[in-house]
Amino acid sequence: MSTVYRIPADAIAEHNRPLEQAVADDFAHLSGQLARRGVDAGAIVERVRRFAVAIPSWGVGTGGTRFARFPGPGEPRNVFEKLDDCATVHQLVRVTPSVSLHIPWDEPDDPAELAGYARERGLAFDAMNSNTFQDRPGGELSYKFGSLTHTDPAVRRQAVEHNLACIELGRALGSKALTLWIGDGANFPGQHDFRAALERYLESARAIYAGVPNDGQLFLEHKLFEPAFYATVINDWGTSYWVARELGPKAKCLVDLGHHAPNTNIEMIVSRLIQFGKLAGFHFNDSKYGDDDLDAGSIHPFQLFLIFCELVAAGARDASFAPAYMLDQSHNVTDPLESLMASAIELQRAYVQALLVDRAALARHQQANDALMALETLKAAFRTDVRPLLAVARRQSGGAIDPIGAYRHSGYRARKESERPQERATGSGIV
Ligand SMILES: [Mn+2]
Repeated sequence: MSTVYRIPADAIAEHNRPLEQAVADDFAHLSGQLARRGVDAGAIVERVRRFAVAIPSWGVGTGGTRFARFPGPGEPRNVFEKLDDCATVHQLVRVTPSVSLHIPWDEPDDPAELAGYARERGLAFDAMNSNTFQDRPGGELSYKFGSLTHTDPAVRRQAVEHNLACIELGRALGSKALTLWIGDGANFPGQHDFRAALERYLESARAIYAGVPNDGQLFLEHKLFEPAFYATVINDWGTSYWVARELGPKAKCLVDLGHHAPNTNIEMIVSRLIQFGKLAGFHFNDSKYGDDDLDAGSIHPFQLFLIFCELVAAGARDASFAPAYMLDQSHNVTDPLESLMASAIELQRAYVQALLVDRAALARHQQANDALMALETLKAAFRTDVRPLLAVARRQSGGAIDPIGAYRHSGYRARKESERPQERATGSGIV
């Protein structure tokens, strides 16, 4: 790498300049509207500026489907280039200060070098993701028939050791959590003894849990189906919750929005996990049919808002409530950096809309069994166009008023295309 292009800070300021007046006017108008509702727009902006969501390292590359992958120009070829792209997203939106790595896809030769590279770009490391759903080249035992639940104890041991190594690597990088998602399951009725498979999972998870430091966390991610198409071992939040309880206080349940059957009431699952003290955090994406990994807020923005209503309510009850937020999307037809920016902003939008809910009025309507006015109270918040609040928050944090516009204007992608001649397919996928 000789010269690595970064968008100059003054290019963002220059792109902002012609937009400043319109944002100021829109913000003043919205502030007046909110003041009539007893809401201080400035205080909301402060809260937006503290909101953060992690980018998964694999999100900056094109994901592809089970059928094909159509790589885009200038895709990152290694973990350092992935960090460059993550830093660019954060530079523009100022919401994504951390990166979630996937091991072995992102395995560094020298963790200290990687940690330093991230630090220079103002990035921290969020939860580590271990991969035992595919085989490494080079003759290890195969995960074709499972990892942590495999019938062969030697395969289970190998998978446990990989997770323990991920925890160690995470410690070296400053990450405090390991996310456990496995592809284990059955493709045919009769293939698995359901009970025995879950027992093997628990035994393996206990061995991993024993390696979690006292200030660390283990996130358990459930998934309804895929890659196993008949049954998965940690198939739903109830099973995930049971395992987390069996393991202990450092284990919590992670909710990936795409990992449920269509029409599942996910906001209610979120509420339950909060109530039981076991919500770890989220993998945000959106879904129409299955684990589609579409961009957050692209299909069900009202559901996203309702989820954030639960999160805001929990935060109001307990100031220490701080679930981990990460985007987990597969970008197939868009520039991944643009999708990540748009999705990060969608999360901010849902968060702000949830902050605007008149909770005292909602509680009154609930108490009085006034279903119509309870919903109207939610809709009043959901239908507020909060874009001026988000733009002001971004601008105050040094980001772009129009991040995608500024990104396109910078020519970043074309610069990366010439900097990064593609030699081979990059590791990325759908988890
Ligand atoms: Mn996920």
